[in-house]
Amino acid sequence: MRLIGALACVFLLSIAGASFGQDKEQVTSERARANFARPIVLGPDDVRAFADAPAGFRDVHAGVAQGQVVELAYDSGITGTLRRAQIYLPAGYSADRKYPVLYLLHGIGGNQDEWRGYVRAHTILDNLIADGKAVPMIVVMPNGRALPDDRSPPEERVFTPGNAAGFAKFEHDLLDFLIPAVEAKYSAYADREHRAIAGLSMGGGQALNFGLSHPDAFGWVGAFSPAPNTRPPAELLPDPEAVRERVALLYLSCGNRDGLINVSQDLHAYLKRHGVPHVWNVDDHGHDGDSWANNLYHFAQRIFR
Ligand code: FER
Repeated sequence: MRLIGALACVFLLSIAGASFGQDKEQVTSERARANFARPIVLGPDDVRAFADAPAGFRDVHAGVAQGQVVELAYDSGITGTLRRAQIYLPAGYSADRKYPVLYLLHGIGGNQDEWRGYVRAHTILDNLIADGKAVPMIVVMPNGRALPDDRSPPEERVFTPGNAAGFAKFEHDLLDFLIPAVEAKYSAYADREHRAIAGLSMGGGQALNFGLSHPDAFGWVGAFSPAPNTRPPAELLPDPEAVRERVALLYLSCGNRDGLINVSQDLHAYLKRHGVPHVWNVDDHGHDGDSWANNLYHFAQRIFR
């Protein structure tokens, strides 16, 4: 009996391990702290693709029309709860035309408010669209922690396996519940050419994991400082040729002061080895909002065109 109990226990633990399948590591606070402090070794490719955005790019400017940010609540069959996303509708949004949609994902401690909070994604988009540098688009900022309790956890629980597991579970919440809810409610194109996915840190890992494994759903993929939840490159792109053919833009960025840069360096090396075209922008920031704001500025100009 005891042996069966022990076997069952090993079996259950291995299922639990598999549920972090996209996270090859068990996330713990100690591990996360050590990850952030990894030694940074820069190679010759680890340089800027773009200069930082001009001063004021995420400030509100007089005379620039502002979009609206509204809340969408949708039923999720993954969590069994009503979940909330923030939806940016560009200035002049009208049901008489259709818009492409960018799904923009937050970090491990954040929620649906992170991008429009200190990063100010909505203002970056307002300014780019007003300047004709980005096409008018809907930006969906969901809660990427697909758990019945999806609130940002207190500091000491940010790196628990349970919190991290919610980010893996978001894959089917996104594909099967959020995207249909967005497309039912807003005037959005509903094809891969008009759907992009990007994210910061944990959300950057999600964008790579979900975007590259569902090329029928997303034509444009951006990862800003992707975290260790990123699947290993050979798992992300088992068929580099397919990605080369189908993904219109694969955008990867990281700050040269970010202790997680080796995640991106490994992916860049793999993409280069397999001849998969991509942007690799290594800026002078850390694991911070300045890097994410700048890379959203560059990414948003290069999608849907
Ligand atoms: C890790 C797993 C996830 C980690 C960081 C993250 C530092 C995510 C960070 C973020 O979203 O900011 O092991 O190590």
